Amino acid sequence: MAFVDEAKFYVKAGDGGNGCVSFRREKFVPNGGPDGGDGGRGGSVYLEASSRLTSLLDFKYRSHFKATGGRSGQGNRKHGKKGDDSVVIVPCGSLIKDVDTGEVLVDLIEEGQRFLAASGGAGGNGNVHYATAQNRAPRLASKGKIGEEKWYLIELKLLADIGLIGLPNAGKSTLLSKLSSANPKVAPYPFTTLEPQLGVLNYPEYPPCIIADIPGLIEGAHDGAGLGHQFLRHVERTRILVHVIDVSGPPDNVLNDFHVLNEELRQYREELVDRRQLVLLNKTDLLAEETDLSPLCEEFSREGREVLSISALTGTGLDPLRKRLMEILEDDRT
Ligand SMILES: Nc1nc2c(ncn2[C@@H]2O[C@H](COP(=O)(O)OP(=O)(O)OP(=O)(O)O)[C@@H](O)[C@H]2O)c(=O)[nH]1
Ligand SMILES: [Mg+2]
Repeated sequence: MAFVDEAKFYVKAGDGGNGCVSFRREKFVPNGGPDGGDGGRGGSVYLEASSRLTSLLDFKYRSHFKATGGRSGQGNRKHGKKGDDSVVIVPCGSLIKDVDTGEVLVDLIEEGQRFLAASGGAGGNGNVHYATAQNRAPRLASKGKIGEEKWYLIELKLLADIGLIGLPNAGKSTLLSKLSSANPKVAPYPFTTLEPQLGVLNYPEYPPCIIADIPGLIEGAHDGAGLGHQFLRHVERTRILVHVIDVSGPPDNVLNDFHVLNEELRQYREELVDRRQLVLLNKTDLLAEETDLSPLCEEFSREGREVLSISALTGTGLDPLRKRLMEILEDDRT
């Protein structure tokens, strides 16, 4: 399942209106001076982020956006009317790139955030501007400037409801493969997954939701260690973060893993730490039978985190997990 959706689109700003050549004509004033007004500025094309849109589907039907041109100036120093701006609504989370170079020009994240995609052409000067002592009756006016035109590439991060995070080898891919029909590679070494993977979680009587496995986070990711923070932008708009932790090591390590990862989230974006997080103590099948996880669970609860213990490999605890995820999402929707 592709993680991004993309489309190309063309924008053309309005041309500026031409300046006007005109002379004053009044009774009893035989040689009225120049009075040609300026052309109006062409309209610009803006992109504006809105959460009302959630896909790039509209761009499949319409890919050309134009603003209107400015009107020409008129006699009697009348300026031409300005062209109307055109505003293209894009979904929040759209990345705008230069088609040729692939350079990221802007990341339209927040509601109402705007980007000037094509600037309207300036209006031309009317002949009033060209009168000089030598030439009091200039037959000269300038043309309006051509409005900018450009092709852009727009990419949308697919919205995932649930983001799986956790240190390498914690069992994220295994979990994704059990919760959905995704079939990611699983292996007993870190950095098996190199790119975010998506799956769809179905549960009776609830709408399906999208889970994303966000790999590669390790201590120092904010400095570029591991796969760095490059995929965290995908996490930003997930509604729940599911934090997968390998619980088969000593309890101190478990807590430490948890804090390391949250510190990385904080380094990336402070508010991500406060995002709803469900902590999963994974690989419980590896624990000795008499292991008591309740002190550890209490520790997490004290930090305000909800905990569940599971084994992604054997499937223990996965059904309560599915149900809980659906409940939280339902809760979030209302
Ligand atoms: N015993 C046991 N092993 C597990 C469990 N979950 C995952 N594993 C094993 O742990 C190893 C890593 O699992 P992955 O699912 O690839 O881990 P990951 O978090 O996706 O790792 P990266 O992609 O490297 O970040 C594999 O050998 C899995 O079989 C579990 O619940 N119990
Ligand atoms: Mg993986």
